[in-house]
Amino acid sequence: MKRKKVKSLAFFYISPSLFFFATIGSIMNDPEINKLIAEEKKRQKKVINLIASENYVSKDVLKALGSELTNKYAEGYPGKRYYGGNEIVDKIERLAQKRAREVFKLSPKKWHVNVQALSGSPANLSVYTALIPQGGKIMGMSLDHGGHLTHGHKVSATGKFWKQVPYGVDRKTERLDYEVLMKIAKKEKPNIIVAGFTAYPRKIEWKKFREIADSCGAYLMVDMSHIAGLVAGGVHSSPFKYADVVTTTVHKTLRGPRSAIIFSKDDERELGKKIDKAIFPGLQGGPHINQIASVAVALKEAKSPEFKKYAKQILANAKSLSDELKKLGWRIVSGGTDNHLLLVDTFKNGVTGSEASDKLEKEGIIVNKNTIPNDPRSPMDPSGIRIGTAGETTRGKKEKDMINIARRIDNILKK
Ligand code: DSN
Repeated sequence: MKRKKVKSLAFFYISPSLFFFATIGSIMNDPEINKLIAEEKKRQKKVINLIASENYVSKDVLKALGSELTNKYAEGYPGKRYYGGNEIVDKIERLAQKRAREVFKLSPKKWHVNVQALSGSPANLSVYTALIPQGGKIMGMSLDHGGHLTHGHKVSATGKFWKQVPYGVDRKTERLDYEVLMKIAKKEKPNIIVAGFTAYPRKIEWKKFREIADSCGAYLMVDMSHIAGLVAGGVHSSPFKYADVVTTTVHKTLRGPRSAIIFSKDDERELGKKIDKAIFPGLQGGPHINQIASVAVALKEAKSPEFKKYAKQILANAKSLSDELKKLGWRIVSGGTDNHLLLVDTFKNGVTGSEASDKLEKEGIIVNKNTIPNDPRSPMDPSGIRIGTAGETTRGKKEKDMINIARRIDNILKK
């Protein structure tokens, strides 16, 4: 079928030029979807995107995602498939596993890697399925303090099949209090402790989490989805020295496709074998090979020296944004940020999280409403917003741009 070629779209004002709307090779023979994709591209291009869990992938990541690899069924694992014709697919999956270890400096003798989880939620579900008896206990941060649904929240399958032992941050400091966590762990004796957050702006002391897990004989699972790119870029400490299992999505600071990776310590407990079984045949069917190839591409990019600079810039940008908002009179939860995100207590200045998010969106700034620790309001209209800098850093923004963004946010919210 003849396809109309269109010119590559020009680059948005960025370095590295590799990223973001880099090219459109051809249009599809489906005018409706084609039009909607074009509209979404335009929307993405137009806005300032401060969603802490989003990013912009390279054209190579997109190419792998949109490749013929999507045609292949590959139930099983490399060398042990249920369908023929998988010799190339095996190489792709092995390469993704190898690169995953390289990015996080892991020995193949010590760490098992599964790259088949379709995203973060199934990755976490598979770990519990593999390691925790039904009815067992998951100690995870409550959602309203910055945890995640899959850390045992009651509306998630993880809170239906297992019981959550929740923990939060200290009321005054709005930071983790490891002594309190230790007390909870000793009292409740959870089967697994989850260290990992979607809205915690501070560094995490992995060693302390290890000690807490050891105090009650629990597994330590780190869900580093939000900060994986910061760990890969060497600007956040690595959890691998202390964790039994590390899960991560690939699409946040790590700047890859929607997907997830599960790392597990390779020792006599055979965690990897159990987790592999939980993924397939336990919870999923055939892996998405196009997605796995795309993960491999992103991981190669994350090994580059440019990525280290990128990770450093994400932090500098978050700090700049946070400092300027503070100067302008906004309360930042915990007083600031050590990572890629900050939480603003907008309600302190009389604006609810929903109002703030709506007002900003009307002016082309995209954030998400978010609960703040001990929020007196409901999650549908909480007291704050979450702001992240990974996406705009990919688009080449620097500290001074963040100061301007903070001033725009201030103007819009004070209107
Ligand atoms: N929903 C994601 C976030 O925004 O943090 C986590 O899965």
